[in-house]
Amino acid sequence: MQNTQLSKLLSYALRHRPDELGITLDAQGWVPVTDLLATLQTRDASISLAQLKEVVVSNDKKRFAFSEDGQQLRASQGHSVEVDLGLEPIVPPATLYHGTATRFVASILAEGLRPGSRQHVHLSPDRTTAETVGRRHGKPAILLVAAGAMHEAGMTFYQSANGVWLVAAVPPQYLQPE
Ligand code: HQG
Repeated sequence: MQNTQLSKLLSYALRHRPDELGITLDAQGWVPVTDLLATLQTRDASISLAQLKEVVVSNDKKRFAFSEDGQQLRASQGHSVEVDLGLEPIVPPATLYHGTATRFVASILAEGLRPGSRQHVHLSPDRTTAETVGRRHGKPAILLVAAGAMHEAGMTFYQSANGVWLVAAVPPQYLQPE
């Protein structure tokens, strides 16, 4: 299996459908590496611990992280299954960015940003990252998010281990098209 394919399989297993692969995440989203590897090897016997480590370490967005003792692995964000990543609330910068597709903009400006199937709305620290995120959905559009004002209004922000900003939702009054 190619590294990219293994990365996609890991996203699926660690964020969305661990049950389908027959693995169980703990409340914080961790799975023992030995269990995960055994499960992956039933799908493709060529997957090794070395390849798993390489995919985690070389991943373009650092999507996965080993526990401190190296015995467990989890996805750093993007879950649709309920997990408690144990992230500490953190004060956001005045402005964050959300990349989406142009066809979603009217609806987002009317309703605000909703987390959809994920646990949080995902925001980017800079417009370049937001543009890349938006491009996944179509012609990209960038929205400016008044994160500082949201924080002052009592909304809680988190930052994942790989630098993605997370918030429950963004009401429309805090959004502005670029
Ligand atoms: C849109 C990737 C209409 C929202 C990225 C987005 C990110 C609305 C889509 C992570 C809406 C959901 C997440 C509303 C939100 N009306 N559309 N009211 N509210 N939307 O994929 O933020 O590669 O679930 O704008 O880098 O695109 O997976 O969220 O377009 O960090 O590691 O609904 O996924 O990371 O799409 O991406 P997604 P996202 P990974």
